[in-house]
Amino acid sequence: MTKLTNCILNKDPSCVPVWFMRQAGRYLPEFRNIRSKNKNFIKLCLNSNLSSKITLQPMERFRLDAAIIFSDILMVPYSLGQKVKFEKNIGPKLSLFNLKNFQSNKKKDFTGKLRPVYEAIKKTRKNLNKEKSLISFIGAPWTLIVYMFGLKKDKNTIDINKLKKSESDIKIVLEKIVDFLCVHIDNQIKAGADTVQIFDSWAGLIPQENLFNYCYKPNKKIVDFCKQKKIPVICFPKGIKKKYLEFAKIVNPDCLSLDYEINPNWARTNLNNYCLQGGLDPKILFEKEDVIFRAVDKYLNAFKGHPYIFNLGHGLLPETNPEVLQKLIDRVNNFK
Ligand code: 1CP
Repeated sequence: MTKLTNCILNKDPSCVPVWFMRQAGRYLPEFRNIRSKNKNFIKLCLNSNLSSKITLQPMERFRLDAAIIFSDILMVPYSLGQKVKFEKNIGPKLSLFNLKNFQSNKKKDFTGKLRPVYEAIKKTRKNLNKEKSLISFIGAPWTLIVYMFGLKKDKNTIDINKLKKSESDIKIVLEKIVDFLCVHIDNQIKAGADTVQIFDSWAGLIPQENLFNYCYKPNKKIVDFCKQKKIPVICFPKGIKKKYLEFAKIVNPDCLSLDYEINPNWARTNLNNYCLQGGLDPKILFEKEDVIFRAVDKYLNAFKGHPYIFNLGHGLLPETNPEVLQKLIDRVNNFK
């Protein structure tokens, strides 16, 4: 067992493992160097030597307890036949969704397209210290649907009319994509990953009346699959505020990752039955050292004696200074 899986499965509060969402990425000069020579992001994710190398970059720099495989949640829609482009300063753009094409997908072809991701996991596991976890991940069905159907109007709103118009297609996709996501999880575990994180990054944009069907239900199906396979699973239903409690009760994941809007003391009181992760606002890392340390200590104190994994409340921002991250990691590792 690794420090991370011990914390999640044995609910051992005696140590605080640490890793970061988006730890392999744009804030690291060594990543930007590789990225500048590889303009096509999907191709980069499908280059198993490079994606394994990128996965290990933060592990070489920092004392982290887990690596997260360098890939993207959109590799799944890509492998289900949609074209995916990453445009600078705009974000990911997908070709128009087509239900017939979607329904014609076969699991064998899907696995074939994602083979390089599994190769990258194998290579990474070989080069990673046995005590460190290797985290695999997927996007939750709703969060993938936001991209697959182009549902976002701007950064923080969805186009409700488009959502209503696509409702019958969305229902079909919600059901069927779960099967493909479970195949992807299974393949990643067989390749050597030991933990799964489910990113429902846009759960906060779901209309209240759809929360059960669009968020809780699909997350629960995937969590149940992981439990049946005895794979520790972390859920991140970002932006649902106090509904975290309802989510926890219904979905019951092994670990819940908090976003930066959740008050840590509220979480300690109300989510006391669950192993918890993260929470710190990634923007705090732009502040002065004493402000950062105070914020870090707030989380460490709130979860003292509770199974807790240190992480952020969303991904590391590209402008983060790696030296500041180093100081934060030292603070967590030296906390008594
Ligand atoms: O260099 C570049 O321009 C590409 C930037 C980049 C990177 C480094 C993208 C495009 N994806 C990634 C890698 C990535 N994506 C990882 C790697 C492992 C790690 O965490 O270090 C992971 C786990 C993801 C997951 C992901 N992709 C999510 C869920 C987590 C989250 O941040 O909410 C989402 C929503 C995406 C979509 C996506 N991929 C890339 C962009 C720019 C976006 C849009 C959302 C965003 O800007 O955060």
